[in-house]
Amino acid sequence: MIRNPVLPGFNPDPSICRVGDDYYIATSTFEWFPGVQIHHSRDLVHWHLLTHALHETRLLDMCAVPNSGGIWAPCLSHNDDLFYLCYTIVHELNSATKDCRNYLVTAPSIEGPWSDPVFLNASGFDPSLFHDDDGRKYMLNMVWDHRPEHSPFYGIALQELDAVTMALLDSPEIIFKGSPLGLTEGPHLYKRNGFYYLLTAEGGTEYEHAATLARSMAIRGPYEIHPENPILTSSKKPYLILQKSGHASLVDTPNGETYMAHLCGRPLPGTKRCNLGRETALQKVEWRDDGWLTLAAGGNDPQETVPAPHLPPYPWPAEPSRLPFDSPRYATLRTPSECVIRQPDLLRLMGAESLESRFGQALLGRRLISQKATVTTRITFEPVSFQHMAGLAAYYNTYLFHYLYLSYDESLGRCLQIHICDDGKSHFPLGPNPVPVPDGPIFLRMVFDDCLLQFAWSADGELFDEIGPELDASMLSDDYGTHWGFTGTFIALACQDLTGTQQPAEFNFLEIL
Ligand code: 6LW
Repeated sequence: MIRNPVLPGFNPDPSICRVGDDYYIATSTFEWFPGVQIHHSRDLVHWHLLTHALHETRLLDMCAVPNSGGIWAPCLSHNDDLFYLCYTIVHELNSATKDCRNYLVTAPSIEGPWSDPVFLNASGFDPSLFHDDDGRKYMLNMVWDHRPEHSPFYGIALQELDAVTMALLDSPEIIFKGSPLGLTEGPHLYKRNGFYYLLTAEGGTEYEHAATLARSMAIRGPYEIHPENPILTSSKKPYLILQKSGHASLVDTPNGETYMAHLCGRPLPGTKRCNLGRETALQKVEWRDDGWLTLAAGGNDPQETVPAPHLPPYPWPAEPSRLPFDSPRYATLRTPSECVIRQPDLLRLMGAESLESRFGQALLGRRLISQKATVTTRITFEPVSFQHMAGLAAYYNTYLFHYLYLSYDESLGRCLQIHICDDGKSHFPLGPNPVPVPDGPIFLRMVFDDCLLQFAWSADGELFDEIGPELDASMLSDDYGTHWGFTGTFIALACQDLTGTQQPAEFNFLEIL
């Protein structure tokens, strides 16, 4: 069986692609660097993180992009021995207008080398590529309409692309205005038995999210909507484990089974907050005799367990609880920071800007993938100023985090403090009474227990003392606060030197149990 979500933790907007016996899923990474996660599987059951496509500043520079800007909704495809990846870099998302720059890169292998990005257009987000069977190529994207009294989701545009130069050959034509669900985005085009099938995301990426299918005999439409649309949704079904289901893409196995990868979210118990972010699940789907696609299970509810395809099992080695710091599971914020120096079992962070900075942070994070987790690290840090800070954070973005850090106080010496950023407002729950700690390396811990988060520390790694109150782990979610959020909770090691002298901190491991 396939157990959903197949990519737990922040892995939204999946674009699935098969090449021979290999299956790849590309997901959005927003302000986290490197850009575009690519997971790999041979059996659709077992997945591992293989690589990131946009792993150098030649390919991606996101310095100062807003929270949840950066890389949106990649589309990965393969044609004539070449991988094609298109994606949006969002420069502004909080205003009525949006700045969305769409690019395309190609590579002979999934591990690169990726070409220099080719700029496509900027009229909206969610670009996608379709390779027709006559050799022609087309780009699709949603067009954003900022005008008052208009739906901002103007429609899905199609433009032909020169197969050699990648230049756009014509002006955009709106081929689909969407179903009555509206908010039409995330287009992917497929061809089967003479029909063009346009799969889109609708209803918005939250609890009303859905996958809509439409088809036409002509690529430019008119598109007829599936008689039982939407083909997937969790909307108004609060009893389902997989909520927010939508934004889907399709893949066929060599023996003709079809699967649909889609976005989903798992709210914390008793809440409508998903602190693991938007995740990726897979559904088995079937083509009916009338040429329409439906879930193999019937209806349109996302299933938690799904029959696996008839492929030989291909498991990957289990991940250690202490992942080496050079693992691709770790990410930095916006740029591959020079202040983050990674060796397999030593992380050195040169103190940089604050956790609220969109410029140079010294922070290395990995996704929280389970609502219950015990996270421990060992830190060596000799602060000599209250502006020197280093420690362990549960980090959503510059507006939302919980941070346990070592710092310095003139009367207490080296001490531990807690900084909470709640929708951009700072609180220090220990107030003027940070906790003094002895010299030498110490251990920092945080325990996620559904909605609760508790920090602790230890001098010897054996006996841990809780520090500070129980904190709210649920606020580290897309669903909280006054700003758009599309990412998920990261477990982060970080170091700030607000004096500007780069006081360093070292970490020996980051363990997640
Ligand atoms: C994604 C788009 C969306 O590009 O959210 O709400 C964006 N809609 O489809 C980020 O995941």
